[in-house]
Amino acid sequence: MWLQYEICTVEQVNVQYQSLLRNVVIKGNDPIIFSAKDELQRAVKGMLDHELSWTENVQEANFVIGNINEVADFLKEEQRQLLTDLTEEGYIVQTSNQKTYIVGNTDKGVLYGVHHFIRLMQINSDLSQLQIVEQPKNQFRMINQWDNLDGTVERGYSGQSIFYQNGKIVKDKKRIRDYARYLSSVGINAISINNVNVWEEETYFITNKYLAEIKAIADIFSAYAIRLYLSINFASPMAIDGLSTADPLNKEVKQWWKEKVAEIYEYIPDFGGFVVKADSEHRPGPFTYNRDHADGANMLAEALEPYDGKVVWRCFVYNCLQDWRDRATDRARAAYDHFKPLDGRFHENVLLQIKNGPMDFQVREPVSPLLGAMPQTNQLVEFQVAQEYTGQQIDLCYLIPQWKQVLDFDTHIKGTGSTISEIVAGNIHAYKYSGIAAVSNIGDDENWTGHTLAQANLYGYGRLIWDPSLSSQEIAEEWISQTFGNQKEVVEKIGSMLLSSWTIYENYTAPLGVGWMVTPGIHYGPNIDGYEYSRWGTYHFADREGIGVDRTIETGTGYTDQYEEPNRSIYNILSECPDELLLFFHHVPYKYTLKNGETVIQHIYNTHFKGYEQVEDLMDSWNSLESLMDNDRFKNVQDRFRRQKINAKEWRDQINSYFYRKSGIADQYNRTIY
Ligand code: GCW
Repeated sequence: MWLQYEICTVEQVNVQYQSLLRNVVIKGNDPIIFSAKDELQRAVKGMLDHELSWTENVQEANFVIGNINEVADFLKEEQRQLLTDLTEEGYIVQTSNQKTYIVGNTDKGVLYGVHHFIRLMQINSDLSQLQIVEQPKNQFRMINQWDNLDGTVERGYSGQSIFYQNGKIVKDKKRIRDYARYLSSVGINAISINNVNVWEEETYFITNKYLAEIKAIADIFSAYAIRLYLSINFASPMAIDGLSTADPLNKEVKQWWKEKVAEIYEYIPDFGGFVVKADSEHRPGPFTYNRDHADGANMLAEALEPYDGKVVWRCFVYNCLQDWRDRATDRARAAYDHFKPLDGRFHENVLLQIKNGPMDFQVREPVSPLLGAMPQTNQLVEFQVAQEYTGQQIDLCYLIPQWKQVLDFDTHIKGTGSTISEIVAGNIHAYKYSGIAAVSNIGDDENWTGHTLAQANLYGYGRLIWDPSLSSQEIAEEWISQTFGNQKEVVEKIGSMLLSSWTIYENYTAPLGVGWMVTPGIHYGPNIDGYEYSRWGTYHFADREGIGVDRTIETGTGYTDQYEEPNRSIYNILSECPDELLLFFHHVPYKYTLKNGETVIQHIYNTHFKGYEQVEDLMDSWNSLESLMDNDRFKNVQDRFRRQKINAKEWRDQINSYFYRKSGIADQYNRTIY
């Protein structure tokens, strides 16, 4: 991935780096410091082909690394002041008196600073006059693995798990360590290592049957400043110890969790806490006992509080046994309806994890109205790096632009500027803890992500949530340089491929925000009515007159009412609604004219013909890069594009034929519709 180093061939740059890194000192004895040291050593070996010479003596060194307590005496007053103003993960990378300093407020900051320095080396920056002052925008920067003990990964598109194999935790943990390196290099500081759907055997992860081995994994991550979390089964007291109930208000149940948590912390003193999917898609939860989600989360929170542990409680709670005939129930409403009334009831160490959209990681959705709507409840927004509904790492879909739109969305919850970015950074409401979590996209494939270019989404996720002000293009270019080297043509071509890919994917799949239309179960490839008469609450309501879901206040499900003004009106009033979300909010005739001047039906035809052609262009672009990279990576991506083209064609023709048959309206340009 992006930590494979290439020899720096630009003479001048190479000479500069060699001279900067003549005599390096790193202070401290923490495992995190050893990681930082190891990372720098590898990078220097890889890029400059020399072994770093370390010194013990700060005076003699020309490159000084350490936390503020270790090296304060050697800093200038203004540098100390810079650090005082930063959080514990903050750091400075600065040149002063002909020396380079990487100083963190803590060892974590040191590690991040070293990663930053390495990144600059990889993109061949001039490092002679550094004035870097950095800290992450978000406190929680989490990755969720959906890995199962049998070695499968739920919604995994990159092979099997790197954590588990055939019902056991893997013995050889080398790849786990590499994964920790990748994650920390982009600033991730928390990981949950098992699927939120906690099956029978995984329920026992919190028992002595597994805790010793889980501790070994936790140690690997904590040496990279990443805290380990476990997904738990809400019914654990029953499943593990035969209690007759898992009622969160029951005394014995509470006591059971307290003892359980104490046992976990004996093994793993820096254990992060629990991730919980409860009362969601048939997982057990407090509803069984007529309790609510605050009751459920708080019981766990009480047990974790003495250890500074957290409860990450997911809000993906909706009726998955809906009757398609029932037009009043709207899945999009569910998270807000369930959780908003509970604001103020959650303990301080509970964070609600809310998917970015109200449905489920579709190619286009509005932002979940629950985000920011609970001033007294810590929140995390949840993204999906795994491309479940966005091409499954067969089709190219660079998701950073999508996540940026989410982060930039202004909820207006406390006036203008109440963006999701500021909300989850804890700057709008006084959240004690908050941030961002995402479902990982890696597996044991040699290239980690199936599609080599899908690595950009994992990289970009980390970089974006560290610093949401970075542009999609900056992130893409950084990643390309680090991964494929600095050749201009490679950076430019792959850059423009990545940046156009989300729009392209959207062009040939479900139109105008309506979502779904995928093959049920696997969620890849078109099946327009696949979910239309199902119980999942995911409908498009196409008939011979028109298409879309009426979510307005007056005639629809009233979902638009969950937004603050002006968003409420913008979405609720047909003429105001942005084109790309039109069918999410309104049911309109096929001849309805969009803001872009096209009718809905003509727009469907146009985007679908275009999307397919754009995939052909992507292929051509890629093919033109053959001589500029190694064969393995070239072939991997080439093969993915071959499959993407087949997929895009199927989508194009099924969607166009479907809507032509429904509407009877011909394509203005007489292109082939079957
Ligand atoms: O969309 C659904 C996925 C499930 C997943 C669920 C969730 C882990 O299809 O595979 O289960 O979301 O987020 O809990």
